[in-house]
Amino acid sequence: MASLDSNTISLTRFFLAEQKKIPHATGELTQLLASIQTAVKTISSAVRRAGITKLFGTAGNTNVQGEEVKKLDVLANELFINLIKSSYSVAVLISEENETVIEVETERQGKYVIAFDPLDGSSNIDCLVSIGSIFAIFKKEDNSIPTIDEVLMSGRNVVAAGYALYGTATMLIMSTGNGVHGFMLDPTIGEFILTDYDMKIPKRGNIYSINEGYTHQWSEAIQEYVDNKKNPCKGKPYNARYVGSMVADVHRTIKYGGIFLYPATKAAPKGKLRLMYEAIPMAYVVTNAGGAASNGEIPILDIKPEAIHQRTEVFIGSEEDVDEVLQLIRVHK
Ligand code: AHM
Ligand code: MG
Repeated sequence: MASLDSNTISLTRFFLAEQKKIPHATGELTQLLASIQTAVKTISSAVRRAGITKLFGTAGNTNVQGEEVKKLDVLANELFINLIKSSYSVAVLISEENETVIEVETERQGKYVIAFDPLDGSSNIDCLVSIGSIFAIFKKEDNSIPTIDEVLMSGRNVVAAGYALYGTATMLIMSTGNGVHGFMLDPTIGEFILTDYDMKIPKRGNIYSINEGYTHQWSEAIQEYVDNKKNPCKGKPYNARYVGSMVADVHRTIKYGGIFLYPATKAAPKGKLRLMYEAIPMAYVVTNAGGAASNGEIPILDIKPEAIHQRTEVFIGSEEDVDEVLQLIRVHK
């Protein structure tokens, strides 16, 4: 076992140092990131013990003490909401789990809007396959406190975004626009430790990631693209990998390169994934790691949301792989 490092860089230390680089920084964003960190640590612990504490059951169950037992996704949502509200840095919250926006009471309001999916990969929760949490933090150009009518900001208003992956280990990947950095949860000390400084996605990969069950519902362009990956004119075929949890599929794409696609299908003509708390945060991270993210027409970060739960098509990953699918989409138009 490696000896203990007496000078480790924890997530808190890292972002305090980042904050010091910005003159007149108020520390609000650092407070917000700290609250997200606490939510993620608690969710990680709950995920690891969910089978034992019966969190896989349906919401509204009671345990032997007669206490209410919350489903994992309900618990994750409550943790995000309560911790973020108590960071005094957010005016409005948007959660995948809540139909309408959540407004923070005036005394606890700050200048940020946060959109999050507290526990993504619902189909994988009960079978112990990797799941994640995703978030994006938005701010108005003039730093003023946004009203609920002003929450529909594009990815160009994002000041920080990231995701937590509850995989074989728990990782928190974040960007504040200055590189993408990965922190692994050390369960022995309960701290996120910087393990992946300045992550860069390969320019091209050899993995494609898409739900092939929908092949016959895709457009011709996507069918041709995937077919080319399996039967290339030259070179080796790409490998197919699909977890079914966006966080895990995108994380692998950043680490190994390649492409993750969730195109329109007949059942989901606008795509399945949600713009504000799934596509934008992942696009922000991947773009800051040197990759690309598009809805098939324009960069995901340029889409102006019209509704908080709006869906979008997603083509995300290594720059050359994303360019290739975009070219085919153009040819088929
Ligand atoms: P969820 O928010 O209900 O968990 O759905 C989002 C998930 C993504 O993590 C994943 O990429 C996608 O849905 C998988 O969808 P499908 O099962 O249609 O392939
Ligand atoms: Mg989701």
